[in-house]
Amino acid sequence: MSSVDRAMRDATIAVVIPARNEVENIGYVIEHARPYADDLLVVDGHSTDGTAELARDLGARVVLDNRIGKGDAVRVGIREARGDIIVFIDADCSHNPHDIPAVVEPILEGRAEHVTASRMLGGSEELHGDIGKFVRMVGSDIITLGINYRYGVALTDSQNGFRALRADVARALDLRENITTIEQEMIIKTLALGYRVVEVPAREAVRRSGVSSIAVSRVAHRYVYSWLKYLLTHPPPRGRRGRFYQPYENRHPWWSRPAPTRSELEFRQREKGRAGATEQGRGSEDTTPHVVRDAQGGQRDPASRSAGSRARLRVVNGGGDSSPR
Ligand SMILES: Nc1nc2c(ncn2[C@@H]2O[C@H](COP(=O)(O)OP(=O)(O)O)[C@@H](O)[C@H]2O)c(=O)[nH]1
Ligand SMILES: [Mg+2]
Repeated sequence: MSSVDRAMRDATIAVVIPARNEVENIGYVIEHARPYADDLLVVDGHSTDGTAELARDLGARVVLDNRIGKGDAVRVGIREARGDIIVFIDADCSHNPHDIPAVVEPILEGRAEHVTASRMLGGSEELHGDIGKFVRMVGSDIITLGINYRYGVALTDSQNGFRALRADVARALDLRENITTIEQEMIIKTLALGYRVVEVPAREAVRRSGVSSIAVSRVAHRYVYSWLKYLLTHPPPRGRRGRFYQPYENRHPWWSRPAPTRSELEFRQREKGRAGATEQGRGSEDTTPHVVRDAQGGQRDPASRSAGSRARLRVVNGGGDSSPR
């Protein structure tokens, strides 16, 4: 474990909430994100509905963006945040603030420098059901696919506004996008610098109140342009080409429960046979084996995870080194 990883265990967390006209929604996000934040920062997009005043009254720090879009608000957030880790979460209640611990955990444990919440893995109420949502989902998938093949990763969501970055890494990215295209820019530039991007599943709810300020038809060309521009101008680090690594850890796969092996099955059948014989000889004593034996004859609790599933919990290329590779 490097000294940076060790330091991350005591890292401070800044939660940054970009918000424009979210007075109906932001109170919930501030109240529920507060327990996880050492610094709670709202980047206000010159709201006219009292969002900034409410945020201030609820104890958040408020700074203004430069009126040019959410990408700019993210840049302002990165500049102003006071913490070792910066978490971005939308103000419209689409993201669950109680997912923040899961999103920062891979950074705290030194397994990633950038963690993005994935709606593809966690489910989304904003990506299915009508043509606009469908276009968003397919567009997002195509963009993610390009990123995966360029950098040898296997991400599922390159567009989510819910993410955490090590603050020093966020500041090294030299972000330029002024609108929501900044989400894909952040992922691409992180990977191009050789840092690790990990995903965690997180559910995206429909926004609590109001309507999205983003009209896909008006910005689609900017997504395509910035995607191609950064992919072409930011090659993967040396040695990374064509190598897939696991960016996502399934913490609760149902198949992580122990499954019977052939030797276990034979053991059970032998025990059953012996139990039948004993029962015939001695009556109805309970001989059901409560402990399962593994192939080597050792004992283990049937409910415990197997060594194999523990190994799967690790990031495949994890290692302890958090420096760019
Ligand atoms: N500061 C700031 N926040 C913005 C701006 N545009 C959008 N946001 C916020 O960014 C988040 C995502 O915006 P939203 O309209 O929900 O987009 P969608 O989730 O992609 O449909 C919300 O918290 C918005 O309030 C902006 O220009 N400035
Ligand atoms: Mg939204």
